[in-house]
Amino acid sequence: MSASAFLPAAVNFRPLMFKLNVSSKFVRHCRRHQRFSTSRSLNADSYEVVVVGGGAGGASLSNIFARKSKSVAVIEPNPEHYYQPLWTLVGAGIMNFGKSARPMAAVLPKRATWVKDKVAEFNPKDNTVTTEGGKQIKYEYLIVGPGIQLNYNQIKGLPEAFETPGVGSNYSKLYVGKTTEALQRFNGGDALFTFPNTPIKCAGAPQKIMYLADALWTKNGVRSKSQLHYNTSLGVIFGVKKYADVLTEITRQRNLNVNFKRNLIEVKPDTQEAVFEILDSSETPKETVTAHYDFLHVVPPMSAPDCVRNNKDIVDAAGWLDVDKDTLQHKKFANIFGIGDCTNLPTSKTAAAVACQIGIVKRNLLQVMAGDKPTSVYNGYTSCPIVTGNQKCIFAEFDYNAQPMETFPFNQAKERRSMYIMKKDIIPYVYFHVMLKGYWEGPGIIRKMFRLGMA
Ligand code: FAD
Ligand code: UQ1
Repeated sequence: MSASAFLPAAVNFRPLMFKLNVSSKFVRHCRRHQRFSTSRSLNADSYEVVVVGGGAGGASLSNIFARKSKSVAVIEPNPEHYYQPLWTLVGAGIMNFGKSARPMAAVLPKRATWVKDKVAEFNPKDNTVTTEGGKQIKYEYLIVGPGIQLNYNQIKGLPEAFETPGVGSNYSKLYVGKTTEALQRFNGGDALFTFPNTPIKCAGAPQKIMYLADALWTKNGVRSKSQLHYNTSLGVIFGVKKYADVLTEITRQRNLNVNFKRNLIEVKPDTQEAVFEILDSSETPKETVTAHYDFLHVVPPMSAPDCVRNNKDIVDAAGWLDVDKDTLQHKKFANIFGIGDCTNLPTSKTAAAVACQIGIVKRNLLQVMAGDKPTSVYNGYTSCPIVTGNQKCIFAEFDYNAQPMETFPFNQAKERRSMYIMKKDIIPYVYFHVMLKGYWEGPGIIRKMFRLGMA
């Protein structure tokens, strides 16, 4: 506790000064700093808008609010920003990792303060966040966008398995290169692809890599001596019937074996075995099944980042940031908005969803800053371009009700080369050059153009 914390403004300090033998200069210093009246906030930096995370949502919104507010700080620990949707193609060996990365400094606004630190704690009752480095940062308005946490360590034996050949994961910058390596060196046998028993980002990515592996191994001649298994915790191949029907047919035609309600709980690298819990088993503990692998692609269990889920004031019962599904405003703290993967928005977690959420947060936060109620409503738009093979893509787009919400005037459930180019070249361009600068709010405007004059 600092001395200034004991000095209320109206007190005559002179007698006290003599007793304590302190100088008038020291008292003036204490008075000047009285607004920081406790040691907790003694070092507080203060901004009108603070953005947590410089990812898809955080970088885009900080660029918008750097133009629209008095002062903005972005708290982001990483020196690089990643466009993760390209990691499916990186894992498959179609694209270089470097194409997905940009220096963080190049995507964050020049007119904002970049705090190169990690948020450790939210203190919404004080309007501050605490960083791992021990800084207190004060805000008038807070945008929370630290993404989703990958919990690889929850799978027994997995950290060790990543040290062995044949095991990869497109979800992490650390392991995506291992997928590429493992796909190249695979010489037939059992290939396993997993989907965990938690919400994840891009729910299509766990199966996209299977289709790309199938295409690669068909091309290099090892497909005929291999069996591909997709072991998913879910009970369906995809959450939207229109696309699920087509994907089911593709897996049948290409002899890709799909096992539902299988959750990876352990990897044994010594024997190259993966243990799956059978989720619909009626026994306690649940029955398990062990499968041999020569290639293993793991999608880890995920959760909101620890700094979010550890604060019971800001999360729902499942530990996700508790925001209003229409306005994206926090349900308890009106000066907090959430964006992207860390939230409990009941839609599929994607960068495409983030694109639409950006416009909603922008308009609603500006209204709140002006003293009004937020009125913009998010419809849950999300999209998952499912690469289904060599230069082929099903372009799934849907809303909160899992109803297709397609942009283009043709059936997007059909495999198309044009949609593959859209995923591989056009959308990354839009992401880096338009969305991150704060000028892209999703394809709603294109959809409307195509629908002009139609019912
Ligand atoms: P991110 O973009 O993940 O950003 C979070 C940021 O917060 C990061 O920069 C991180 O460093 C920072 N951060 C983390 N913790 C803290 C902390 N404590 N304090 C401060 N900062 C912190 N989406 C699609 O739309 N289409 C696709 O085809 C697609 N494919 C995908 C394929 C793969 C393999 C993966 C991994 C993802 C894919 N996605 C896809 C999902 C998409 O990348 C995410 O949904 C999107 O990036 C979410 O944006 P975000 O801003 O919530 O989080
Ligand atoms: C999109 O707008 C977007 O944001 C840039 C993505 O981010 C990665 C997407 O994946 C998709 C699919 C969209 C939707 C875009 C169009 C043109 C339909």
